[in-house]
Amino acid sequence: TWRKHQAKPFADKDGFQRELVRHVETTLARSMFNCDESAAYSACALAFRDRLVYDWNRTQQRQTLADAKRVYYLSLEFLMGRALDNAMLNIGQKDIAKAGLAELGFRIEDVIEQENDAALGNGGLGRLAACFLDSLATLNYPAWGYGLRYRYGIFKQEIIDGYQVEVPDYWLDFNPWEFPRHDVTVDIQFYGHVVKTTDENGRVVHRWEGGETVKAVAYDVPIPGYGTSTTNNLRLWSSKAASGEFDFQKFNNGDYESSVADQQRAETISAVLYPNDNLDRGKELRLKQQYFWVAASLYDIVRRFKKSKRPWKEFPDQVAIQLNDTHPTLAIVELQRILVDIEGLGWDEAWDIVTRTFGYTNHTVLPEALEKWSVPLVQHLLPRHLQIIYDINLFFLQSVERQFPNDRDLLRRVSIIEETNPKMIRMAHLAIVGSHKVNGVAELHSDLIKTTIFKDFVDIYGPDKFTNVTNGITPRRWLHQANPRLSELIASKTGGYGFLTDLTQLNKLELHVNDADFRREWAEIKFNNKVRLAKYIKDTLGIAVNPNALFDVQVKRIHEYKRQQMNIFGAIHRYLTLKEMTPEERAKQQPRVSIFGGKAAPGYWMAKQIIHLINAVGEVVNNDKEIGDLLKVVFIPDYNVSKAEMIIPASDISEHISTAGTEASGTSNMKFVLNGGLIIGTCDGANIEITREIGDENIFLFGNLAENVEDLRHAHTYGGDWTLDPSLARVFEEIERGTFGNPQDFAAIISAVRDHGDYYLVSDDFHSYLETHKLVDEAYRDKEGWTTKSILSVARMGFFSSDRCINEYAEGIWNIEPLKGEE
Ligand code: 26Y
Repeated sequence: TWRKHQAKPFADKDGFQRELVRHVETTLARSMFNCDESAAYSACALAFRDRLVYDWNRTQQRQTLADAKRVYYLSLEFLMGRALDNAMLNIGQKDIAKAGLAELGFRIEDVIEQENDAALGNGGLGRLAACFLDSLATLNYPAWGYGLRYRYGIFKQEIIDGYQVEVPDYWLDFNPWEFPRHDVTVDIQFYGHVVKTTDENGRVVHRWEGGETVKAVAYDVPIPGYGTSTTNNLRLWSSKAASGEFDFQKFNNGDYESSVADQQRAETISAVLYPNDNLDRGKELRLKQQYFWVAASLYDIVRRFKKSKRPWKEFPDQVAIQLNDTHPTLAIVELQRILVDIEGLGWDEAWDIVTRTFGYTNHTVLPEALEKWSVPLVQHLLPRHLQIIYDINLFFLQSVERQFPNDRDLLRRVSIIEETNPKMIRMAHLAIVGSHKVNGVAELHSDLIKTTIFKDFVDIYGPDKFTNVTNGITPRRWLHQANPRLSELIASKTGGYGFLTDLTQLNKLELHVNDADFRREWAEIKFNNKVRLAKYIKDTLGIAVNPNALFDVQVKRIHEYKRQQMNIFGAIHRYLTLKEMTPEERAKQQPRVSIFGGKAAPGYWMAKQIIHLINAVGEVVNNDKEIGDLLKVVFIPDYNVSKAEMIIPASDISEHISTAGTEASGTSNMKFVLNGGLIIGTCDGANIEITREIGDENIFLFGNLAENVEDLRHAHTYGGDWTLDPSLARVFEEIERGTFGNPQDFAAIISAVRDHGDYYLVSDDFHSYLETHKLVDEAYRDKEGWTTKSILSVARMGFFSSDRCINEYAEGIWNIEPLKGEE
């Protein structure tokens, strides 16, 4: 009988309004007379949440009953962005909400903007995890995400006097999308010591005793699929003092302060996301975060498996665990510990289960991003785990020694322990040894890891353990949600919205490439998106940019390898060139807006200098009357997922210009092209596959190739025929003349290139970069030609859906099948 009371989709606009008003008046205890935008958001979110919860419960029930194999995606970062718009679109009832809100006097866009971004990530790796969750649900795969519920997400960036200032991101004061599960908790142990004894059968057993305990509390977030009732779960762990409110013993002894301090120390574990991207700092608290999250997640997974009463050897038939980079690598050690120390399995039997369970995704070849933990630190924090790591290493090295006798140097190179002082644990080596598959995230990257950093492991395990899964993006958020008018136009030409779940259907657009009305609408949508961005820039920064200018965008974390410095040097070069021209010559030039955005890790001094240079150049160029609309340089503060949804659809060309071989894949490159923007880029990461798909006539590639990087670097360091590019020398002179403020402020950026080996090869690529930008200007002047490139590129982007990517993981690595409910 209870079924008749279950929530149904809104029948119509009135049905939606009824629920909205009910939430305003009861859940929020407010009157509709003082319902502002913030209350409207809250009530709207709650109304949609009710729909999700129903599907969510049914999905979990279905998956439990079917007892199907699940994948668990372990990621320290989930860069989700906002949830409401996504929920409305995935449920398919945004139109109803829009009409209902309008009648109550609200614009749906304004309501949507009330929501804080869930910014639990740094950049590409975290956003990839979010796209994967969307695809897993849309494709009906039984899947859970596991992460940390940070009280503070990635900091908010303010720009003051041209410099980045970090402001804490306290995002949780109202978050209707999470459900605290105070009954789902796990006690997590740290420190202490190991006691070695024998059991009644004379077997050696290890007991981890003493130390301190912290409680993990589960918070669940529903993840709706698009056009399906499947709603998966993202479980985020929050830390809490194990003794509850505070330690009563201490409290009663009058030691109130220290009981509160204990509580705060426990809560510190999940307090803040580490803001480093591609830079390992080896901080103890970060290691605590990793173990806390991994141990809670594994306890949860094992508890679920044990309910099925299956024998342990079937664990890998029920459970696949994917490691998003090496951050959760301790999960390998923790599962081995659970099986051997707690469940009493033999080492080999346990190890076989472990290695069949895990897969490891590598996201970088940069040496400074490869995690290492010092042996003394792990010894102190996780004494039993260190023993297990040493045993794993011992058995691994013994097998290598049998396979390749008398190769001491090989053993040194592949060892999980690096014999430095202090000794360090190489987490990537541990992840490879403990997994059955290792994958890179784009073809070039997967080839590079096989021939460079993991070459020895390919010799040991054979090539089949190493594979490629080229990244993808969800077309729901990155096309349908971010660019609704383009999505609608595409639907009108391809026979509906089928392309949103089968992105290869975009190829039907090729048939319409010569349809004049279609082309006009296509160009008009881009123009309107640019007008919207121009308005945002004017309203927030006071800079007037002309939407007819070419919008040239580089938005991503600031990092020397991504070469924002080369981009701003290019803008300075453009400025100097314009200044030298006669007014007549100038009038013939293509106007440009150079748009930047991105955060620098707070401790990354050089990245912060680069932000300052960009702003200093903007200050001069934007106020130069002689230049006017011909060039503007804009730095948009606090780049995040929501800003990306506005900026990406407004781009004419975007810059993906990393030193060849350094950007594992890149994913924003895919988002820009999917929204009809062209790319200027190097032969790096997924740019190469994008080129293969869309055709090299539709992309502006330049620069040296990965295979030449080593030799070029060598020439810088050991002399040879290297000279500073003359155009770049001229740019440096101008900076040093003081044109953009105190040259001292920019001295380090210049000397990195001129005096310290130019590790990222800015000078080597600068000439071809400038030449290619000339080609961009020329191509843009041919409006019709540009529109053709834009349409054909979008038509050929089907491959880059995260749905394709997730299907590859499901088949090649996880061995899981979709499980659909009756819709
Ligand atoms: C060790 C720790 C401090 C650390 C934290 C975050 C190390 C790395 C990262 C983040 C890495 C990251 O975002 N990598 C990016 O992953 C994307 C998704 O695969 C790629 O597209 C992108 O090229 C790569 O830089």
